[in-house]
Amino acid sequence: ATANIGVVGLAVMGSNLARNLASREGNTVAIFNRSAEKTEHLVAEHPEAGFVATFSYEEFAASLTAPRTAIIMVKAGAGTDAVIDELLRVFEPGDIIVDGGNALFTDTIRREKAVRETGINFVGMGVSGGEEGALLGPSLMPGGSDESWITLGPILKTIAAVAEGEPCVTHIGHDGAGHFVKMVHNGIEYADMQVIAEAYDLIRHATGYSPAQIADVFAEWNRGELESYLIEITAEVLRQVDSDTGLPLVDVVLDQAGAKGTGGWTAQTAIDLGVPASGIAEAVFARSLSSHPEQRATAGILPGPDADAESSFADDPAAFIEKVRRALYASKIVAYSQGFDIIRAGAAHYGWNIDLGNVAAIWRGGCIIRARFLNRITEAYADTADLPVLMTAPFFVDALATAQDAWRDVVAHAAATGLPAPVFSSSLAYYDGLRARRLPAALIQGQRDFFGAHTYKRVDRDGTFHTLWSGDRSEVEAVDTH
Ligand code: NBP
Repeated sequence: ATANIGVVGLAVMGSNLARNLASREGNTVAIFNRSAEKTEHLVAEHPEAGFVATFSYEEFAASLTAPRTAIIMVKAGAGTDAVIDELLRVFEPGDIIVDGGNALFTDTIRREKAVRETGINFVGMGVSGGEEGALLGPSLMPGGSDESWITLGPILKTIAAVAEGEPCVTHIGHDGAGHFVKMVHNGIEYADMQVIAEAYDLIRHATGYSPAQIADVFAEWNRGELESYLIEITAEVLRQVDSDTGLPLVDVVLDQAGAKGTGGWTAQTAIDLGVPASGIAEAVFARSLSSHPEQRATAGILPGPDADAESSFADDPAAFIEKVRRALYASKIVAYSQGFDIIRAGAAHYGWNIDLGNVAAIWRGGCIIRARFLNRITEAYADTADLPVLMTAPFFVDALATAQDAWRDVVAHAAATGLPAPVFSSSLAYYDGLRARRLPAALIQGQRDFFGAHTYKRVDRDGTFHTLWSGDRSEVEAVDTH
């Protein structure tokens, strides 16, 4: 046995993670893939890595020093279960199996429980940053036991991205906590991408700017409070010209957004936990709306303003662009705030001790949503660890105060000109929902009591009440069955 860490699954993510591990001082990396060609290819392409190539699970286990530590990077789902079963056959108590795939956190909870019974440790680990992150430094979100973190932590710290001198990895919490947090990361990513897309669409229609001109706008924004990887790559995408047609690439790409499911999981989980994550959910729905061409074929049928008709701010583009920048910032704050609320609620529900400030800190580098303003989130939780709504921290309250007039103008403009801006507008509705002194939820309670005798509470005295709607409409005190 010569290797201190192993990787199973050598598609793009596994290969890059294995190369990253091998490039760090002190690591010898054993590799295994179901089909031998990928293993042979990786060894041939990267002799500098000094990989220990193995071609059976037995050989893989024998090449690892104790406690054996293996990172699985295979297609999430049945593949993960198949590899775990094989590793359980050849590993021993005290060894560590890490699943770095995009597993659903409830699968991770199930797997951790089953594997733990064998005495082997199981760690579900979120890996963010795509191919490049895996190779050069991802943001890593390991869950699992404290015991496995002792072995795993030092290795992971060497391969993670570094932000302001700190490695972008922390022990998130037990069992499925790491995959849960990675899921929410992706949900926030959906919302962040969608608000950027809405900003682009609004600017293009309102000012008549070309994609290349809007690329300059995003590049400029990336020097301010919006500085982030997603803003940076947006400028690159908008600047790209299609070599076939000479048109902006963004104009020849089919406008149907794909999704691999993690955004949907986040929205579903938010609903299950009762967390109003409307921005994330709207971003998921915006992608699904886009990818239903048969429904979108109603374009000529449904009446409304022609969004392509005129560029209403062509005379003064700068003023409108600044409003959109503010609206984007405000909507982004809402998306992150909702995302952290999901993590807070998930931690409470599943009994994880998650340090929310640390989560923001490890997202500053390596991952897709890395952004300057994550530092502000860390600071907010450092001030008040149990902040009930992230955006009520003073920094965000000030930012929203500065942004909100522009935000309202932009949402009104979108509605008036017939441009869909689902996350801009739903985020504003969420914001105003939190601000409202009274909500029409009181009326909903009345309706529920009317048709289903679901009862209601009163503002002026304790107890549970029901109105005899089909009788004399007097009120009776209801027996609280809860
Ligand atoms: P894929 O998701 O395309 O999976 C391909 C790998 O899974 C191959 O090594 C394949 O082996 C292996 N595999 C399958 Br499929 N079924 C298997 C089974 N029953 N037993 C053993 N191996 C099996 O690879 P990827 O794009 O590199 O992603 C790996 C993981 O990382 C996924 O869970 C993904 O969600 C996650 N992830 C991806 C990204 C990204 O940006 N792509 C980012 C973060 C996380 P074979 O070669 O023998 O077919």
